[in-house]
Amino acid sequence: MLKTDEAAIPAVARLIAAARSVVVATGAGMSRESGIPTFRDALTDVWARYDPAALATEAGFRRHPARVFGWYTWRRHVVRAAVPHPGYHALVALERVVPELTIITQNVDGLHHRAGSARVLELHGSLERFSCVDARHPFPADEIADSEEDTDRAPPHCHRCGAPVRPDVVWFGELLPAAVTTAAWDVAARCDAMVVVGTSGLVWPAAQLPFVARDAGAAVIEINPAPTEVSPAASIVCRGPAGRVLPALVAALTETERGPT
Ligand code: BV8
Repeated sequence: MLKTDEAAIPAVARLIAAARSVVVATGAGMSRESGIPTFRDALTDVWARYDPAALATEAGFRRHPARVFGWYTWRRHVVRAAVPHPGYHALVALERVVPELTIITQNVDGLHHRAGSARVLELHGSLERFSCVDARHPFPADEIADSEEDTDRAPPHCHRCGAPVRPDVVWFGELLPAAVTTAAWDVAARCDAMVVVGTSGLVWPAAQLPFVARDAGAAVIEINPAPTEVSPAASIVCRGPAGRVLPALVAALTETERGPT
């Protein structure tokens, strides 16, 4: 049953109403309506001017520590100014309707936490956390002042081993944190439904999750204005923006038998 517009919302609401365990897997598109550019937006995106391999890798950091550190602390400033849009609050409301709701996000902007979601698995880390590049000793984030400019900034050095401090995000070529990966793949393999919001499905291994859910028998729903690498795994597609579709989904849920508890 492949529906390609918001007319699919009642069918999604019925699926969610009947589900015990639901996963919502989000990507950069989830934050687009909060003013944070996605990675693949043409022109305006945060990476349009940069080569990701030069910035979002350990080699890039070791080669240009001030460039990379300045870019990440500027991005932290940008996301701190962002406000979670109604789609984020719809996911918080969804927690009151679904017995077990887990959010798995590729995003590092912390907006799910800021909106108040309780169970969030951050596959790729967070702009709000820092550690040293050699031993990953945690570094106090409050010792890192805000950056209002995207300019070079020499990183501080670890209080324990003296190594340069990096953002606690997963760079390309790095393994995802073991604990969060195990938890994410476990819940993807046993959920009744997975709603995939705002991801192009181009980055691995996160892109695998919708297929893990589908192969385990879950209903996969995609919320995205455009077709993606994930679309083939979806049995229902809502071609619309997260900030509009998610609140409409929660409204439709209150009209089904389960309404808010
Ligand atoms: C790994 C944190 C094992 C950092 C990120 C060569 C060497 C090494 C690895 C590889 C290699 N070749 C390939 C790989 C694997 C690599 C990979 O997948 N590369 C891609 C580019 C092909 N993956 C890795 O390296 C991963 N680790 O494989 O380890 C290993 C180890 C050693 C050697 C080999 C293997 C680690 C990947 C994690 C990278 N870190 N983020 C930072 O943020 O700076 S990735 C970053 O980009 C994000 O976290 C996110 O994951 C990704 C962006 O993807 P999306 O979120 O999907 O965003 P995108 O812009 O693409 O799409 C937005 C979507 O939103 C669009 O579909 C759009 O239509 C939609 N949209 C727009 N508006 C809205 C909307 N949707 C809803 N509402 C709207 N309003």
